[in-house]
Amino acid sequence: MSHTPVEQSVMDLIVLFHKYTKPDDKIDKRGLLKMLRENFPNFLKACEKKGKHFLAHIFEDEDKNHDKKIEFSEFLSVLGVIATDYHIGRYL
Ligand SMILES: [Ca+2]
Repeated sequence: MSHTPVEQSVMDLIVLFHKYTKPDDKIDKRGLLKMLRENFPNFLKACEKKGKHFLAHIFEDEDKNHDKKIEFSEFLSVLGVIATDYHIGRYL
């Protein structure tokens, strides 16, 4: 059975995550900012429009276990934040 478009989108996110991970399967701060700038320029614009320095705080805010790295569940949380800001900017 082939994947639905949404399933494919999630699989694409998994591939994207692993493009930026280190050998420990986590992303450091530099990698996270690079990944966001390279892959989410329009979403970032929507986040920055709200006047907060989004990129300055996103890593520290979403590194929930404070190990200075972003693991997959934290990555999903980062996406949740930028998707929420984008959604608000677009629909509300
Ligand atoms: Ca972490």
